[in-house]
Amino acid sequence: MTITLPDLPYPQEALEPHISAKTLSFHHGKHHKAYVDKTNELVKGTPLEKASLEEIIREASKDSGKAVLFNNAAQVWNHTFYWNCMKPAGGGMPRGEIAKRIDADFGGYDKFVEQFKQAGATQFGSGWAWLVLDGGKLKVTKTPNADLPMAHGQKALLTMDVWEHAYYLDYQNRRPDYISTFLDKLVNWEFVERNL
Ligand code: MN3
Repeated sequence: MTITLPDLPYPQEALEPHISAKTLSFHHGKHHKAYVDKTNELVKGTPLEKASLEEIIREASKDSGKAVLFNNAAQVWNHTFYWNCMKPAGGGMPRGEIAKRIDADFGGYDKFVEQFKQAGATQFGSGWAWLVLDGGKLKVTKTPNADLPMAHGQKALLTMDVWEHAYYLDYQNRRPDYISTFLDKLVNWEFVERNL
């Protein structure tokens, strides 16, 4: 099936002042779109032409000859997931089931924040910080470039893009400020909980 670029789940200016409409316009309209277009171009006329995005990612992850396809398809998935991980007036301490799970598996929200900030700040170069479900337990991980939890038998619950294009227009080289703002003002905890 043809992979399509999903609309953002909110208007382009909805995350201001934390993430500008200009950043979202480039990040969604140019970067995310380019990954969609490249994925469609690469599967055209191949046995994966009719496959779902998840099937393309799984197949490409098993074949080192399909690294370019894996990178593009995984980036399509990662970005769609990332947009949904944020909302206007989000962030801060979660409530409900996800809060209980964070307390149980990290020893409190502050401990989770410490680990998530550390993962985002120490991912050298381009990549992603994640909250995942791994063997029934919550865990913080980081992945380089396009790599993602489903390629490692984990279920993604939350992600943060730490490629420079995610924050450079708004934060320049201050990645730690972007990470703090993401956690304090943007996380859509209802979406994270639905992924459990
Ligand atoms: Mn990105």
